[in-house]
Amino acid sequence: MSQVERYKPYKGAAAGWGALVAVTRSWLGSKKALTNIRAMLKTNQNGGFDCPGCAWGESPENGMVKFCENGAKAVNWEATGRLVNPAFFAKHSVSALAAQTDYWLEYQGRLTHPMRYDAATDKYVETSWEEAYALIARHLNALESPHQAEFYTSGRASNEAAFLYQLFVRAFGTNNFPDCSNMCHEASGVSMKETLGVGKGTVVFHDLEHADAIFVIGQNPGTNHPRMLEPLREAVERGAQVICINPLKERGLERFQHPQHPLEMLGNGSKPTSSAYLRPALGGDMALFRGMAKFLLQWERDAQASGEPAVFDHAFIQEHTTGMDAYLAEVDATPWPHIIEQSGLSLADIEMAAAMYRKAERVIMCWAMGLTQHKHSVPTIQEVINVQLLRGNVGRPGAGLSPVRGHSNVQGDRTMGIDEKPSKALLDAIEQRFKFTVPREVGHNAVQAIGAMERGEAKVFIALGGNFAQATPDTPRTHEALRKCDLTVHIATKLNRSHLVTGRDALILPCLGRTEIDVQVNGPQGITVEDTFSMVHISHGQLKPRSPALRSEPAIIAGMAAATLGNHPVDWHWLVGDYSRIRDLIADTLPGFANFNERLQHPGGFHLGNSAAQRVWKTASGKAQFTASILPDDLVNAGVRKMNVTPDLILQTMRSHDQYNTTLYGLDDRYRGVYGMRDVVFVSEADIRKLGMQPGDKVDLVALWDDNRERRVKGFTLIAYDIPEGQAAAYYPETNPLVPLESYGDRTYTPTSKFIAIKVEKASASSLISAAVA
Ligand SMILES: Nc1nc2c(c(=O)[nH]1)N[C@H]1C(S)=C(S)[C@@H](COP(=O)(O)OP(=O)(O)OC[C@H]3O[C@@H](n4cnc5c(=O)[nH]c(N)nc54)[C@H](O)[C@@H]3O)O[C@H]1N2
Ligand SMILES: Nc1nc2c(c(=O)[nH]1)N[C@H]1C(S)=C(S)[C@@H](COP(=O)(O)OP(=O)(O)OC[C@H]3O[C@@H](n4cnc5c(=O)[nH]c(N)nc54)[C@H](O)[C@@H]3O)O[C@H]1N2
Ligand SMILES: [Mo]
Repeated sequence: MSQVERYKPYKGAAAGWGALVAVTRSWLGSKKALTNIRAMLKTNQNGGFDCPGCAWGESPENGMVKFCENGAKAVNWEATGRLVNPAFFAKHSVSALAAQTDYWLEYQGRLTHPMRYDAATDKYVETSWEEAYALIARHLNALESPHQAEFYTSGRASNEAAFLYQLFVRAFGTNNFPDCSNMCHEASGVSMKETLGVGKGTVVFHDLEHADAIFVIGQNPGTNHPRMLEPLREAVERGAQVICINPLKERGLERFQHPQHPLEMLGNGSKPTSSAYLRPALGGDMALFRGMAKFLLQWERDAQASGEPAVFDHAFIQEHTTGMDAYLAEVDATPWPHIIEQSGLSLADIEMAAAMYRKAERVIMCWAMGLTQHKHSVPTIQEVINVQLLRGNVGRPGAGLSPVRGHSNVQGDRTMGIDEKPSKALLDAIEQRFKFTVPREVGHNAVQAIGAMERGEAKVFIALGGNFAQATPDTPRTHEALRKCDLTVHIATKLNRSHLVTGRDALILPCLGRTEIDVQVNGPQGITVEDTFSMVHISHGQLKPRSPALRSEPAIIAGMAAATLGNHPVDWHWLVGDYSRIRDLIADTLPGFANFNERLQHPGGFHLGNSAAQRVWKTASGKAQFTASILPDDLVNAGVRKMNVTPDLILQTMRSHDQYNTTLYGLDDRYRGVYGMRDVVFVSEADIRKLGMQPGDKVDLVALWDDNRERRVKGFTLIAYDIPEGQAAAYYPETNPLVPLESYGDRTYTPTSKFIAIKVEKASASSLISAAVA
């Protein structure tokens, strides 16, 4: 098939038949179809395991089996019958493995034994758990300072694992906790904590059932949170408005077919999920919300003049907020032409959004990476909060703010203290409970950790899950930084590229997955997770572990900690004999977890509580805070502007339908009509013509950044796509070489993965050859 034929626009609804076909294919492909179907039926049910996919939550009362196509893929990917065992590593050297694609690497199956890198043969060789722990302890204890080690966490780690890990690392002496959240919802946490006093969403599942309008901003739930489509569709059915703000017309947001409603599928009918769809410029959301505020302010003044009912919720503003006057002055001062130009929307679009917002009694704002991965993400989210505060849309049923989290327990990991900027309260609580002097220095986030390794300041890198080498920006540079380490350690379920970017010493420590039975001294154990609505619940693995040599994440952390620190500050091995002991320590240390073990008995788990939802504001002023930010002059970085090269396009990097972050389940992106390829770039037909090129042409993408480093990805196929002019979209992680390490969000250090100024060049001869080989 030619590249162009592999692009076929998708005409069906999201989910529905297409999803079932895809699920069946992935079941059959996993070699363990029947067991996995049985396991799947227990996902997200009391007594089963929590879906290892996304962090979306369920209606707590709803006992129905809930799963989605992409949750099914996540289960199957973990529960595969294929094994990456010592014989596999004996056959393939690390350099040979490094020549394979990311897809091939993970496809090989589950890691089965602890492996140590042998530089002499360039191969991983089997090692024992005890030798592995001893090697880690030797390296850690040889450092001049504990701050020379980096401890990464990916968001699948359970609460129990995360709590033990942070205790180990702080007892060792550092707050160097780079984590996936740094690259994800960091901006949501920063902006909400400052203005509302909580770093988490203020809504629970039921709020979605009572909202009159739900804004879905910079988020593609059809792929990344498929179970969210159902409440959205229900909302539209009962007459609520769903307003989507996304430059791409994402299929899941347009129409949705429920895979568990047989009648609807037989008729091949589908119901709309959205009532309005705005397509802003990349990074244009702050301008849009500023424009909405301008309309609201104008209507409020009109209402005051004519004696009509007020537009603002004055009682709420008076009692609960501060800073509105300064904010409204900034709204007045922001000129319309600037708003229109930066938002990429017409005045009429902005007026419509503002009118829909005003008309709705109760409004929920949901968002994900389209808002968080920009330089100005914090002021952008704070602008959304400003608009919500104007009409009292925080802290009442059916209204609020909902940053929709990514990894299934990324929110819980933060709650457990995986935080490079821990609060004083957290550190005091740990110190009091465990009686050791905790490190008070702010630690490294992901970007800073890469910098520290690059400069040779950090020498040990340990990762609790994830794929740091691929998920982070500036890929060649990040790989170089990792290679400078004395030791790299990966606790993982599947082989990925990070394991092949080794320090002088390197370990792969294979762990149990969420789906597997976890037996410790006191019998089978459950672990707990927190979903995006702050519901905490227990998860019990159902499947036989893929290898008898696997250990659980808590057991591995205990092993590393005991080897490094002995019994300080706790008896690590005793603790992991029964995870309820870890939960007792959590209950002693962290607010909201009193009687943790008892409360888990409650079907569906328990809610952690959210002060902002109670209209209690744990902010500096004790009130909800309006923020008077200035709309950025120009979204293109000042350094890039000085280069005197005009970018051809602004690129966003995103997920296909067949991937879980750096894990590729397949090479299709069904809803966007792409099959069997990933090195593609979506550009409007008009822009392709302007570039003097044709759809299907091979191009190199070159990032613009004023540091004289070349950042280029080669041999991408141009796809003519329904995308606003001036924009391009391509998949992550392939495009991470284009994201400069220094291009990150103000105050968040989140790489600007949704805003990269690029030039598009005809593919160089060498990239055409490599593309032909691939
Ligand atoms: N199946 C599956 N599920 C997942 C994941 C996965 O990879 N696969 N990843 C998990 C994780 S860790 C996360 S964080 C979430 C990610 O969930 P999403 O945030 O939905 O993921 P992205 O693919 O990055 O999609 C970003 C969306 O924002 C839009 N967008 C980009 N830039 C802008 C902008 O400037 N403004 C606006 N308004 N929109 C913009 C894009 O067009 C795209 O639709 O999903 C989680 N769930
Ligand atoms: N350009 C660009 N870059 C991005 C993003 C983007 O949108 N654009 N998104 C960012 C976001 S939102 C995120 S969250 C990060 C994700 O960054 P990470 O969380 O680091 O990456 P993942 O791809 O989710 O990690 C996958 C690996 O986790 C391991 N794994 C899977 N399950 C388990 C388990 O149960 N236990 C353990 N120990 N290991 C397990 C497997 O070995 C698998 O290979 O990437 C970020 N990077
Ligand atoms: Mo994420």
